[in-house]
Amino acid sequence: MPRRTQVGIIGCGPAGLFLAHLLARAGIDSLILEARSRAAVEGTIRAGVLEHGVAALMQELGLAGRMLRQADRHAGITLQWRSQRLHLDLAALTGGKAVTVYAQHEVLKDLVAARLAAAPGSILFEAPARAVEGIEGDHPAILFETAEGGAGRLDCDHIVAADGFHGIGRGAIPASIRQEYGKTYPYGWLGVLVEAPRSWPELIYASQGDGFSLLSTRSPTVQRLYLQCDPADPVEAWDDARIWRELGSRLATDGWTLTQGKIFQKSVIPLRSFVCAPLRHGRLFLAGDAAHIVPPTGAKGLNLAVADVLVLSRALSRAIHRGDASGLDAYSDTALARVWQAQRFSAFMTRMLHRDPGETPFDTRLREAQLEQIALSPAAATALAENYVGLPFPAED
Ligand code: RFL
Ligand code: PHB
Repeated sequence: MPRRTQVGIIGCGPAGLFLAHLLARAGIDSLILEARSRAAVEGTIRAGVLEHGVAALMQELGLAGRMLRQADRHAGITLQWRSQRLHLDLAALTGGKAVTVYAQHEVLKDLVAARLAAAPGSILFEAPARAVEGIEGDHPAILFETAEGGAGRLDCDHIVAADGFHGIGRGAIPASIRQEYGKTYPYGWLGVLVEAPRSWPELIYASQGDGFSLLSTRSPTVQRLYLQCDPADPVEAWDDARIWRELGSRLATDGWTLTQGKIFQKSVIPLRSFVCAPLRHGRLFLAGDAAHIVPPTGAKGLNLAVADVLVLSRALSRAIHRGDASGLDAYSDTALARVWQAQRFSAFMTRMLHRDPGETPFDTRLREAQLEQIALSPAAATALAENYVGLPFPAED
Protein backbone atom coordinates (compact mmCIF):
# COMPACT_ATOMS: atom_id res chain seq x y z
CA MET A 1 0.00 0.00 0.00
CA PRO A 2 1.52 3.38 -0.93
CA ARG A 3 1.60 5.87 1.92
CA ARG A 4 0.92 9.60 1.73
CA THR A 5 2.14 12.61 3.67
CA GLN A 6 2.52 16.33 3.05
CA VAL A 7 6.30 16.43 3.50
CA GLY A 8 8.36 13.27 2.97
CA ILE A 9 11.68 13.51 4.85
CA ILE A 10 14.65 11.28 4.06
CA GLY A 11 16.95 10.91 7.10
CA CYS A 12 16.44 10.95 10.85
CA GLY A 13 19.43 13.12 11.80
CA PRO A 14 19.27 16.60 13.31
CA ALA A 15 18.01 18.13 10.02
CA GLY A 16 15.17 15.64 9.50
CA LEU A 17 14.05 15.57 13.13
CA PHE A 18 14.09 19.32 13.76
CA LEU A 19 12.18 19.75 10.49
CA ALA A 20 9.52 17.22 11.54
CA HIS A 21 9.02 19.06 14.85
CA LEU A 22 8.92 22.51 13.22
CA LEU A 23 6.38 21.31 10.64
CA ALA A 24 4.22 19.69 13.33
CA ARG A 25 4.16 23.02 15.18
CA ALA A 26 2.92 24.61 11.94
CA GLY A 27 0.20 21.94 11.59
CA ILE A 28 1.93 20.12 8.72
CA ASP A 29 2.10 16.36 8.44
CA SER A 30 5.44 14.61 7.71
CA LEU A 31 6.94 11.14 7.62
CA ILE A 32 10.65 10.40 8.13
CA LEU A 33 12.30 7.47 6.33
CA GLU A 34 15.55 6.40 8.01
CA ALA A 35 17.96 3.79 6.66
CA ARG A 36 19.38 2.74 10.05
CA SER A 37 17.84 1.26 13.19
CA ARG A 38 16.66 3.49 16.04
CA ALA A 39 19.48 2.11 18.23
CA ALA A 40 22.11 2.99 15.61
CA VAL A 41 20.73 6.53 15.17
CA GLU A 42 20.66 7.10 18.93
CA GLY A 43 24.11 5.56 19.48
CA THR A 44 26.27 7.34 16.89
CA ILE A 45 28.77 9.67 18.56
CA ARG A 46 29.13 13.00 16.76
CA ALA A 47 28.74 16.65 17.66
CA GLY A 48 28.59 18.26 21.05
CA VAL A 49 28.13 22.03 20.84
CA LEU A 50 24.73 23.68 20.38
CA GLU A 51 24.65 27.33 19.41
CA HIS A 52 22.73 29.77 21.55
CA GLY A 53 19.84 29.89 19.01
CA VAL A 54 19.61 26.10 18.65
CA ALA A 55 19.36 25.57 22.41
CA ALA A 56 16.70 28.32 22.51
CA LEU A 57 14.78 26.63 19.68
CA MET A 58 14.77 23.34 21.61
CA GLN A 59 13.19 25.17 24.53
CA GLU A 60 10.68 26.90 22.29
CA LEU A 61 9.64 23.52 20.84
CA GLY A 62 9.26 22.02 24.32
CA LEU A 63 12.14 19.59 23.69
CA ALA A 64 14.68 20.86 26.20
CA GLY A 65 13.65 19.13 29.45
CA ARG A 66 16.55 16.68 29.65
CA MET A 67 19.01 19.14 28.07
CA LEU A 68 18.29 21.73 30.74
CA ARG A 69 18.78 19.14 33.49
CA GLN A 70 21.89 17.45 32.13
CA ALA A 71 23.81 19.77 29.83
CA ASP A 72 26.19 22.56 30.67
CA ARG A 73 26.00 26.12 29.48
CA HIS A 74 29.49 27.29 28.44
CA ALA A 75 29.89 31.05 28.57
CA GLY A 76 33.54 30.88 27.51
CA ILE A 77 36.14 28.84 25.63
CA THR A 78 39.92 28.63 26.00
CA LEU A 79 42.38 29.02 23.14
CA GLN A 80 45.91 27.69 23.68
CA TRP A 81 49.18 28.08 21.78
CA ARG A 82 52.84 28.10 22.86
CA SER A 83 51.70 26.70 26.24
CA GLN A 84 49.71 29.85 26.98
CA ARG A 85 45.94 29.81 27.58
CA LEU A 86 43.59 32.60 26.58
CA HIS A 87 40.10 32.67 28.07
CA LEU A 88 37.57 34.01 25.60
CA ASP A 89 34.54 35.30 27.46
CA LEU A 90 31.81 34.49 24.92
CA ALA A 91 29.03 35.97 27.02
CA ALA A 92 30.80 39.29 27.63
CA LEU A 93 31.71 39.58 23.94
CA THR A 94 28.22 38.78 22.60
CA GLY A 95 25.81 40.50 24.96
CA GLY A 96 25.20 37.44 27.13
CA LYS A 97 25.12 34.57 24.62
CA ALA A 98 26.68 31.17 25.30
CA VAL A 99 26.77 27.63 23.87
CA THR A 100 25.36 24.42 25.35
CA VAL A 101 27.48 21.28 25.42
CA TYR A 102 25.01 18.42 24.88
CA ALA A 103 25.85 15.40 22.72
CA GLN A 104 24.15 15.14 19.33
CA HIS A 105 22.90 11.61 20.06
CA GLU A 106 21.24 12.88 23.25
CA VAL A 107 19.47 15.57 21.18
CA LEU A 108 18.37 12.85 18.75
CA LYS A 109 17.04 10.62 21.58
CA ASP A 110 14.94 13.53 22.87
CA LEU A 111 13.61 14.48 19.44
CA VAL A 112 12.81 10.90 18.38
CA ALA A 113 10.96 10.14 21.64
CA ALA A 114 8.93 13.36 21.50
CA ARG A 115 8.05 12.90 17.83
CA LEU A 116 6.92 9.28 18.24
CA ALA A 117 4.91 10.20 21.33
CA ALA A 118 3.09 12.99 19.46
CA ALA A 119 2.70 11.13 16.16
CA PRO A 120 3.18 7.35 16.46
CA GLY A 121 4.47 5.80 13.24
CA SER A 122 5.83 9.12 11.91
CA ILE A 123 9.41 7.75 11.70
CA LEU A 124 10.12 4.53 9.79
CA PHE A 125 13.49 3.05 10.83
CA GLU A 126 15.41 0.55 8.69
CA ALA A 127 13.57 1.97 5.68
CA PRO A 128 16.23 3.30 3.26
CA ALA A 129 15.10 5.59 0.45
CA ARG A 130 16.32 4.21 -2.86
CA ALA A 131 15.12 6.93 -5.27
CA VAL A 132 12.88 9.97 -5.64
CA GLU A 133 10.59 10.48 -8.60
CA GLY A 134 8.35 13.18 -10.02
CA ILE A 135 10.22 16.06 -8.35
CA GLU A 136 9.81 18.27 -11.40
CA GLY A 137 6.02 17.81 -11.33
CA ASP A 138 3.31 18.23 -8.67
CA HIS A 139 3.23 14.65 -7.36
CA PRO A 140 6.65 13.61 -6.13
CA ALA A 141 7.27 10.29 -4.38
CA ILE A 142 10.03 8.53 -2.48
CA LEU A 143 10.68 4.89 -3.32
CA PHE A 144 12.08 3.02 -0.34
CA GLU A 145 12.81 -0.40 1.02
CA THR A 146 10.62 -1.48 3.92
CA ALA A 147 12.07 -2.96 7.11
CA GLU A 148 10.78 -6.32 5.90
CA GLY A 149 12.74 -5.95 2.64
CA GLY A 150 9.75 -5.12 0.42
CA ALA A 151 9.26 -2.14 -1.91
CA GLY A 152 7.63 0.94 -0.36
CA ARG A 153 6.31 4.15 -1.89
CA LEU A 154 5.67 7.45 -0.13
CA ASP A 155 3.60 9.98 -2.09
CA CYS A 156 4.02 13.56 -0.89
CA ASP A 157 3.67 17.22 -1.80
CA HIS A 158 7.31 18.05 -1.06
CA ILE A 159 10.44 15.96 -0.43
CA VAL A 160 13.25 17.02 1.88
CA ALA A 161 16.55 15.16 1.55
CA ALA A 162 18.04 15.42 5.04
CA ASP A 163 20.03 12.25 4.41
CA GLY A 164 23.56 13.39 5.22
CA PHE A 165 26.65 13.59 3.06
CA HIS A 166 26.36 10.01 1.75
CA GLY A 167 22.60 10.09 1.09
CA ILE A 168 20.76 9.75 -2.22
CA GLY A 169 19.03 13.16 -2.28
CA ARG A 170 21.76 15.38 -3.64
CA GLY A 171 22.28 13.14 -6.70
CA ALA A 172 18.65 13.69 -7.73
CA ILE A 173 19.48 17.29 -8.67
CA PRO A 174 20.56 17.01 -12.33
CA ALA A 175 24.34 17.27 -12.72
CA SER A 176 23.82 19.94 -15.40
CA ILE A 177 22.50 22.43 -12.82
CA ARG A 178 24.25 21.19 -9.68
CA GLN A 179 27.36 23.03 -8.57
CA GLU A 180 29.69 21.58 -5.99
CA TYR A 181 32.44 23.41 -4.15
CA GLY A 182 34.81 21.85 -1.69
CA LYS A 183 38.15 20.83 -0.38
CA THR A 184 39.59 17.99 1.68
CA TYR A 185 42.15 18.88 4.32
CA PRO A 186 45.44 16.95 4.59
CA TYR A 187 44.67 16.04 8.21
CA GLY A 188 41.89 14.33 10.18
CA TRP A 189 40.76 14.05 13.80
CA LEU A 190 41.19 11.15 16.13
CA GLY A 191 38.26 11.40 18.59
CA VAL A 192 38.18 9.55 21.92
CA LEU A 193 35.70 9.17 24.76
CA VAL A 194 37.28 8.81 28.19
CA GLU A 195 35.96 7.86 31.62
CA ALA A 196 37.49 10.64 33.68
CA PRO A 197 36.52 13.77 35.59
CA ARG A 198 36.85 17.16 33.93
CA SER A 199 40.36 18.62 33.72
CA TRP A 200 39.34 22.19 32.85
CA PRO A 201 36.05 24.07 33.24
CA GLU A 202 35.65 24.95 29.53
CA LEU A 203 36.51 23.65 26.05
CA ILE A 204 40.17 24.10 25.08
CA TYR A 205 41.07 24.56 21.40
CA ALA A 206 44.85 24.10 21.33
CA SER A 207 47.52 24.35 18.67
CA GLN A 208 51.00 23.41 19.74
CA GLY A 209 53.62 20.73 19.09
CA ASP A 210 52.43 18.44 16.34
CA GLY A 211 49.21 20.34 15.82
CA PHE A 212 45.63 20.67 16.94
CA SER A 213 43.92 19.16 19.96
CA LEU A 214 40.53 19.79 21.56
CA LEU A 215 39.42 19.11 25.09
CA SER A 216 35.63 18.83 25.29
CA THR A 217 33.25 17.14 27.67
CA ARG A 218 30.14 14.99 27.80
CA SER A 219 29.35 14.82 31.52
CA PRO A 220 31.13 15.18 34.87
CA THR A 221 32.45 11.62 34.37
CA VAL A 222 32.91 11.33 30.57
CA GLN A 223 35.26 13.54 28.56
CA ARG A 224 35.55 14.00 24.78
CA LEU A 225 39.01 14.66 23.35
CA TYR A 226 40.25 15.08 19.80
CA LEU A 227 43.66 15.40 18.23
CA GLN A 228 44.86 16.14 14.72
CA CYS A 229 46.11 13.01 12.94
CA ASP A 230 46.80 11.70 9.47
CA PRO A 231 43.34 11.06 7.95
CA ALA A 232 44.69 7.76 6.56
CA ASP A 233 45.63 6.51 10.05
CA PRO A 234 43.82 3.36 11.11
CA VAL A 235 42.58 3.74 14.72
CA GLU A 236 44.95 0.87 15.60
CA ALA A 237 47.85 3.24 14.89
CA TRP A 238 46.77 5.07 18.05
CA ASP A 239 47.25 2.94 21.13
CA ASP A 240 46.29 4.49 24.45
CA ALA A 241 49.86 5.34 25.45
CA ARG A 242 50.43 7.26 22.20
CA ILE A 243 47.13 9.14 22.60
CA TRP A 244 47.95 10.26 26.15
CA ARG A 245 51.50 11.21 25.15
CA GLU A 246 50.26 13.38 22.27
CA LEU A 247 47.39 14.94 24.21
CA GLY A 248 49.76 15.58 27.12
CA SER A 249 52.22 17.52 24.97
CA ARG A 250 49.63 19.34 22.83
CA LEU A 251 47.72 20.54 25.90
CA ALA A 252 50.73 21.08 28.19
CA THR A 253 50.87 24.29 30.20
CA ASP A 254 52.62 25.15 33.47
CA GLY A 255 50.96 23.96 36.66
CA TRP A 256 48.28 21.78 35.02
CA THR A 257 47.97 18.11 34.18
CA LEU A 258 45.40 16.35 32.03
CA THR A 259 43.47 13.77 34.04
CA GLN A 260 43.67 10.41 32.28
CA GLY A 261 41.09 7.61 32.38
CA LYS A 262 39.78 4.60 30.48
CA ILE A 263 39.46 5.27 26.75
CA PHE A 264 36.29 3.45 25.66
CA GLN A 265 35.71 4.74 22.12
CA LYS A 266 38.10 5.80 19.32
CA SER A 267 37.46 6.92 15.74
CA VAL A 268 39.27 8.76 12.95
CA ILE A 269 37.35 11.28 10.84
CA PRO A 270 38.41 13.17 7.71
CA LEU A 271 38.09 16.96 7.57
CA ARG A 272 36.39 18.51 4.57
CA SER A 273 34.53 21.59 3.43
CA PHE A 274 31.75 21.12 0.86
CA VAL A 275 28.80 23.09 -0.53
CA CYS A 276 26.24 22.02 -3.11
CA ALA A 277 24.07 24.60 -4.88
CA PRO A 278 21.22 25.10 -5.48
CA LEU A 279 19.45 23.48 -2.52
CA ARG A 280 16.24 22.99 -4.46
CA HIS A 281 15.12 21.28 -7.61
CA GLY A 282 11.36 21.37 -8.23
CA ARG A 283 9.74 19.78 -5.19
CA LEU A 284 12.99 18.39 -3.76
CA PHE A 285 14.88 20.37 -1.09
CA LEU A 286 18.28 19.58 0.45
CA ALA A 287 19.08 20.38 4.09
CA GLY A 288 22.00 19.79 6.46
CA ASP A 289 24.99 17.61 5.61
CA ALA A 290 23.21 16.43 2.43
CA ALA A 291 23.95 19.90 1.10
CA HIS A 292 27.09 21.01 2.93
CA ILE A 293 29.91 19.81 5.17
CA VAL A 294 32.12 21.90 7.43
CA PRO A 295 35.26 20.75 9.25
CA PRO A 296 34.25 20.33 12.93
CA THR A 297 36.73 22.92 14.27
CA GLY A 298 34.02 25.59 14.35
CA ALA A 299 31.34 23.26 15.84
CA LYS A 300 28.92 24.34 13.12
CA GLY A 301 27.61 21.22 11.28
CA LEU A 302 24.60 20.34 13.41
CA ASN A 303 23.80 23.99 14.01
CA LEU A 304 23.80 24.73 10.31
CA ALA A 305 21.46 21.80 9.68
CA VAL A 306 19.01 23.32 12.18
CA ALA A 307 19.23 26.78 10.58
CA ASP A 308 18.47 25.28 7.14
CA VAL A 309 15.32 23.53 8.31
CA LEU A 310 14.10 26.53 10.27
CA VAL A 311 14.13 28.56 7.04
CA LEU A 312 12.65 25.66 5.09
CA SER A 313 9.85 25.00 7.59
CA ARG A 314 8.70 28.62 7.38
CA ALA A 315 8.76 28.47 3.57
CA LEU A 316 6.83 25.18 3.47
CA SER A 317 4.27 26.54 5.90
CA ARG A 318 3.70 29.59 3.80
CA ALA A 319 3.35 27.51 0.63
CA ILE A 320 1.06 24.91 2.18
CA HIS A 321 -1.18 27.19 4.26
CA ARG A 322 -1.23 30.31 2.09
CA GLY A 323 -0.41 29.05 -1.40
CA ASP A 324 2.55 31.46 -1.47
CA ALA A 325 5.67 29.84 -2.95
CA SER A 326 7.96 32.87 -2.51
CA GLY A 327 9.70 31.38 0.54
CA LEU A 328 10.39 28.13 -1.32
CA ASP A 329 11.79 30.11 -4.22
CA ALA A 330 14.08 32.01 -1.85
CA TYR A 331 15.08 28.99 0.30
CA SER A 332 18.31 28.10 -1.51
CA ASP A 333 19.71 31.65 -1.53
CA THR A 334 18.63 32.42 2.05
CA ALA A 335 20.07 29.21 3.49
CA LEU A 336 23.26 29.35 1.42
CA ALA A 337 24.08 32.88 2.61
CA ARG A 338 24.31 31.54 6.17
CA VAL A 339 26.09 28.38 4.99
CA TRP A 340 28.89 30.42 3.42
CA GLN A 341 29.35 32.40 6.63
CA ALA A 342 29.71 29.12 8.54
CA GLN A 343 32.10 27.82 5.86
CA ARG A 344 34.24 30.90 6.25
CA PHE A 345 34.36 30.62 10.03
CA SER A 346 34.99 26.84 10.02
CA ALA A 347 37.83 27.16 7.49
CA PHE A 348 39.31 30.08 9.48
CA MET A 349 39.32 28.09 12.74
CA THR A 350 40.67 25.01 10.97
CA ARG A 351 43.57 26.79 9.28
CA MET A 352 44.45 28.79 12.39
CA LEU A 353 44.61 25.74 14.66
CA HIS A 354 46.00 22.87 12.53
CA ARG A 355 49.57 22.23 11.50
CA ASP A 356 49.66 21.59 7.77
CA PRO A 357 51.98 18.68 6.87
CA GLY A 358 53.89 21.01 4.53
CA GLU A 359 53.97 23.91 6.98
CA THR A 360 57.14 26.04 7.13
CA PRO A 361 58.32 27.88 10.28
CA PHE A 362 56.99 31.05 8.63
CA ASP A 363 53.52 29.52 8.26
CA THR A 364 53.58 28.44 11.92
CA ARG A 365 54.44 31.97 13.06
CA LEU A 366 51.64 33.40 10.91
CA ARG A 367 49.13 31.06 12.57
CA GLU A 368 50.41 32.05 15.99
CA ALA A 369 50.18 35.72 15.03
CA GLN A 370 46.53 35.11 14.11
CA LEU A 371 45.93 33.63 17.58
CA GLU A 372 47.79 36.55 19.16
CA GLN A 373 45.56 38.92 17.21
CA ILE A 374 42.59 37.50 19.10
CA ALA A 375 44.36 38.18 22.40
CA LEU A 376 45.30 41.72 21.35
CA SER A 377 42.22 42.93 19.55
CA PRO A 378 38.75 43.08 21.12
CA ALA A 379 37.39 43.35 17.57
CA ALA A 380 39.04 40.05 16.56
CA ALA A 381 37.90 38.36 19.79
CA THR A 382 34.35 39.62 19.25
CA ALA A 383 34.27 38.36 15.66
CA LEU A 384 35.29 34.88 16.79
CA ALA A 385 32.82 34.86 19.70
CA GLU A 386 29.87 36.05 17.56
CA ASN A 387 30.44 33.29 15.04
CA TYR A 388 31.05 30.63 17.70
CA VAL A 389 27.82 31.26 19.64
CA GLY A 390 26.01 31.42 16.29
CA LEU A 391 25.03 34.20 13.89
CA PRO A 392 21.36 35.15 14.17
CA PHE A 393 18.91 32.99 12.23
CA PRO A 394 17.55 34.70 9.11
CA ALA A 395 14.63 36.97 10.07
CA GLU A 396 11.10 35.81 9.31
CA ASP A 397 9.36 38.19 6.93
P1 RFL B 1 23.16 13.25 9.55
O1 RFL B 1 23.32 13.43 11.01
O2 RFL B 1 24.28 12.61 8.79
O3 RFL B 1 21.82 12.43 9.34
C1 RFL B 1 21.47 11.88 8.09
C2 RFL B 1 20.60 10.67 8.34
O4 RFL B 1 20.14 10.19 7.07
C3 RFL B 1 20.24 8.78 7.06
N1 RFL B 1 20.28 8.33 5.65
C4 RFL B 1 19.22 7.79 5.00
N2 RFL B 1 17.97 7.53 5.44
C5 RFL B 1 17.11 6.98 4.54
N3 RFL B 1 17.46 6.67 3.27
C6 RFL B 1 18.71 6.91 2.81
N4 RFL B 1 19.04 6.60 1.54
C7 RFL B 1 19.65 7.51 3.70
N5 RFL B 1 20.95 7.88 3.59
C8 RFL B 1 21.30 8.37 4.78
C9 RFL B 1 21.47 8.47 7.86
O5 RFL B 1 21.44 7.13 8.34
C10 RFL B 1 21.38 9.51 8.97
O6 RFL B 1 20.67 9.02 10.09
O7 RFL B 1 22.88 14.62 8.80
P2 RFL B 1 22.14 15.99 9.31
O8 RFL B 1 20.80 15.68 9.88
O9 RFL B 1 22.25 16.93 8.18
O10 RFL B 1 23.03 16.50 10.55
C11 RFL B 1 24.35 16.94 10.35
C12 RFL B 1 25.17 16.71 11.62
O11 RFL B 1 25.02 15.35 12.02
C13 RFL B 1 26.64 17.04 11.43
O12 RFL B 1 26.78 18.22 10.69
C14 RFL B 1 27.38 17.23 12.79
O13 RFL B 1 27.50 16.01 13.48
C15 RFL B 1 28.77 17.83 12.56
N6 RFL B 1 29.54 17.97 13.80
C16 RFL B 1 29.30 19.02 14.68
N7 RFL B 1 28.31 19.90 14.45
C17 RFL B 1 28.04 20.88 15.36
O14 RFL B 1 27.15 21.69 15.11
N8 RFL B 1 28.72 21.02 16.54
C18 RFL B 1 29.73 20.17 16.85
O15 RFL B 1 30.29 20.27 17.95
C19 RFL B 1 30.09 19.15 15.89
N9 RFL B 1 31.07 18.28 16.16
C20 RFL B 1 30.52 17.04 14.12
C21 RFL B 1 31.28 17.23 15.32
C22 RFL B 1 30.76 15.93 13.32
C23 RFL B 1 31.72 15.02 13.68
N10 RFL B 1 31.90 13.90 12.85
C24 RFL B 1 31.88 12.58 13.33
C25 RFL B 1 31.83 14.09 11.42
C26 RFL B 1 32.25 16.33 15.67
C27 RFL B 1 32.50 15.24 14.85
C28 RFL B 1 33.60 14.32 15.28
C1 PHB C 1 32.50 17.82 20.72
O1 PHB C 1 32.36 17.96 21.95
O2 PHB C 1 32.28 16.75 20.14
C2 PHB C 1 32.99 18.96 19.91
C3 PHB C 1 33.17 20.19 20.51
C4 PHB C 1 33.63 21.25 19.75
C5 PHB C 1 33.92 21.08 18.41
C6 PHB C 1 33.74 19.85 17.81
C7 PHB C 1 33.27 18.78 18.56
O3 PHB C 1 34.39 22.13 17.68
